[in-house]
Amino acid sequence: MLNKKKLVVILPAYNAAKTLEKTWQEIPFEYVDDIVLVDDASRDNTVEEAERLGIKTIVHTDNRGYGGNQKTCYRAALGLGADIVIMLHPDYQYTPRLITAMAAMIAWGEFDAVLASRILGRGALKGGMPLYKYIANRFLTFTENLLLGQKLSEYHTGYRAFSREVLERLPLEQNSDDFVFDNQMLAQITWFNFRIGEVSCPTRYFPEASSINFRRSVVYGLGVLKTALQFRFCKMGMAESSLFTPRQ
Ligand SMILES: Nc1nc2c(ncn2[C@@H]2O[C@H](COP(=O)(O)OP(=O)(O)O)[C@@H](O)[C@H]2O)c(=O)[nH]1
Ligand SMILES: [Mg+2]
Repeated sequence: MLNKKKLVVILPAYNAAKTLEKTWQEIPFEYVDDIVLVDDASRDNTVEEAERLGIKTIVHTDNRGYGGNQKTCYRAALGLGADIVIMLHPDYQYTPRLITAMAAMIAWGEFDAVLASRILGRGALKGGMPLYKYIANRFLTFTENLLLGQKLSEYHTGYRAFSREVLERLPLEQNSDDFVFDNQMLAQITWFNFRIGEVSCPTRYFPEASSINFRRSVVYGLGVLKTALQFRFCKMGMAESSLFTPRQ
């Protein structure tokens, strides 16, 4: 609990057996009320590891994708009565030690969503982010800031916090089941005029922490541009999209 708000951590997992325990060990249990892992039909023993650690686990029998995984995560967290939900990748890429700071920015009502940015504080390249991902991140961020009218340092981090109100309000079921889900969510948060805060976050790149290859990154990047354009056209009244409904 933080300010009497129930804090739930969700772990969208896919082949996270090797990194789950390390991630779990750094979770600040004095503030976190519940942890839920959703396994998206991993091919390793993620589920056994989660059960060994005593983590509440939901299993997809078929692979639904990263976005499909998160849909299950948020439904489960809301079902547990969460007031604040932290989405954290169980691949040990981001330190769970920022959970308290991120949740605090929501718990006292200052922000509705918080992103742990790898770009603020210059840690991304030092942490080993491949140069092509860094350049793509900067280009996509610049374009999205223009089209969404935001001023964020990045839109592509896998470490995020949301208030219950945000999760109840966004039409998340309309989103993609693939990686662009994350990006659609930020566009929707902007659409509904929720306040987004950022904290700087160190990142680590090592084989188990990063499996997305160049081809999938390109698909993601194109999806990001499409989302931002959809947002702008909907904002100007030139298009309709179930992602951005009702109109604001
Ligand atoms: N549900 C699901 N998650 C996936 C899949 N592929 C990767 N992920 C997860 O998506 C997240 C981001 O992928 P990752 O390879 O770490 O990307 P990167 O760190 O941005 O290079 C990680 O938490 C992965 O476990 C998949 O097919 N299904
Ligand atoms: Mg990763």
